[in-house]
Amino acid sequence: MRLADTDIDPVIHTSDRYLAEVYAIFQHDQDHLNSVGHQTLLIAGVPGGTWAFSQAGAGVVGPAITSWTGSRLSAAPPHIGPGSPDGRCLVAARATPNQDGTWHYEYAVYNHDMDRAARSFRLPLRPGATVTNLGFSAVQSDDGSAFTNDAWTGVAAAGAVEWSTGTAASGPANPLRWGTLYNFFFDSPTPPGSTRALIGMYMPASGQPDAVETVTTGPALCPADFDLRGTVTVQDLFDFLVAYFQADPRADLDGSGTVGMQDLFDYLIAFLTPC
Ligand SMILES: [Ca+2]
Ligand SMILES: [Ca+2]
Ligand SMILES: [Ca+2]
Repeated sequence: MRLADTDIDPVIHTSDRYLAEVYAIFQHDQDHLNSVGHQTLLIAGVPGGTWAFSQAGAGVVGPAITSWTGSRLSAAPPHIGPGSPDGRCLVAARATPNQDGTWHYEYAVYNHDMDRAARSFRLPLRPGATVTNLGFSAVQSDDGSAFTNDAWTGVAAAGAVEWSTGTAASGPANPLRWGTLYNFFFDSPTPPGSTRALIGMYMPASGQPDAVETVTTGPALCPADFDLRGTVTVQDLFDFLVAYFQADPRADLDGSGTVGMQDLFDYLIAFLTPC
């Protein structure tokens, strides 16, 4: 791993917090999530000089991403089991208001135990939603591997914002490998709500899905977009009705605490109102 002086210069980063993570890997491990821990790391020094690193505070079981204060943490896929294409990534998201009334969105995407690695990160956008100031940040690997350190390319288009690196077939790329965390960010005038992130796999696997999903925070979608995929279709209506009849808390649209007739009316009005 290579760190730039400018990434840890205390003159620039006056209030930043650093975490060191240790990941023990062994065969037949039943629970990968308890095989990793993290601890506060203190960094002292000046650019061009020698840096001093020291541990502080108690160690915490779990990956460092779980200590991002104020973020919403979710796993992609949410559950490992039959049908899951590989291990899982963790996604942490945080939306904060900008001074000008727009919102700043930050994402940390961490590959916990996904051997196929990840090559894309995508969020749906409601019709007419705009995003600007797309950014990407990652530590530089210096392991002599065939992978690059190239930034993922961010593209905001109608219907989605997406970052990606090359494919396994396309030559040297910078996939998100085991135990690695990449950062994505942008601004948008659309306030936050629940949305569904899509993470694309780097290595193909015959008969397995090429992407995993998780519900996270992002620019709010249309109220009728019940499946959180960026478009309103009749499938959303079916999904809402299933949730409604099962008294699924997601169908409590008016936030009353129970699923009732008012929620059904609210959904039908939203479904029939163009967004
Ligand atoms: Ca374990
Ligand atoms: Ca939908
Ligand atoms: Ca209700």
